[in-house]
Amino acid sequence: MTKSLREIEQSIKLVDAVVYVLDARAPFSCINPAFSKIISGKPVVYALNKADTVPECELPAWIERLSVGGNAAVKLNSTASNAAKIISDKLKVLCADKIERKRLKGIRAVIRAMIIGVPNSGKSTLINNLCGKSKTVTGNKAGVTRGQQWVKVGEYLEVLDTPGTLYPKLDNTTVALNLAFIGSVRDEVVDTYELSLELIRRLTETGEGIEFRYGFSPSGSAADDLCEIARRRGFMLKGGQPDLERASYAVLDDFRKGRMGKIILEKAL
Ligand SMILES: Nc1nc2c(ncn2[C@@H]2O[C@H](COP(=O)(O)OP(=O)(O)OP(=O)(O)O)[C@@H](O)[C@H]2O)c(=O)[nH]1
Ligand SMILES: [Mg+2]
Repeated sequence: MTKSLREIEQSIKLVDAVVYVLDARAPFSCINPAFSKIISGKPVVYALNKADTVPECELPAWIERLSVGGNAAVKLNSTASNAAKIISDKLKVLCADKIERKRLKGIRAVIRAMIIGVPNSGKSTLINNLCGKSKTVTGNKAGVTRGQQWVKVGEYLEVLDTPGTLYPKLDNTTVALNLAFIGSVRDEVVDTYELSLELIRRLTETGEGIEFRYGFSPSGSAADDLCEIARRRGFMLKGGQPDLERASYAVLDDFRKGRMGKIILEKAL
């Protein structure tokens, strides 16, 4: 078990509920089987985060699918001011029993929630949004948060930021690729060129992204299309060859920053 997973196992006893941050572009791939046992018994609010990067019409089916067994699911853009209030509202609903128990004793309950999710899903951004200020460090790459950190959100809510946790064993290729596309896998451990070709192939299947961003229809050969992207973006090496490394980074970055339009990789159906 990884260190961060072990820490989550230890801290779960201290919390009333879990906020499970999923990247709305690949919600299923973001559900880490290693978490299931650890968090079982705690109410969960699933946050379909980065909802601004996917077609709006795809979200209700995911919300319905995840809102089962006493859990809640909401769509969220954690970069939009005050958007995360819906998370604290849902936590109050899921922890109504504790709030009522305390109220009967004349005390106002403090709700403690743990924020979990794969790297780069937006956990720290969500916490900053809840607080209305930057109390945690965020960044557009995997592995920004290094250790757990309690953050007070007003007097009656405390949340625990955790480092992103990946599957202990990632043997499903589709899931592994989805996680790499959305930036959950550290760039140091992926082959950027191959990954960008896989992304071009995937987008070619659905006819999304490439024409929208680069202005040409994919040819069916991802390698040729990457050369074309390099040429169109002016990424050329000294000898007049296309700079494929730079083009690969640009393709992944464009996808991750939503510059290819609103795209979902996994539908709830
Ligand atoms: N478009 C969009 N970007 C978001 C959203 N939430 C977070 N981001 C961006 O996603 C990137 C990662 O955010 P973090 O909050 O650092 O992610 P994290 O889950 O804490 O990452 P680790 O600490 O590495 O596990 C940052 O560049 C954020 O600005 C969102 O709802 N929409
Ligand atoms: Mg973080």
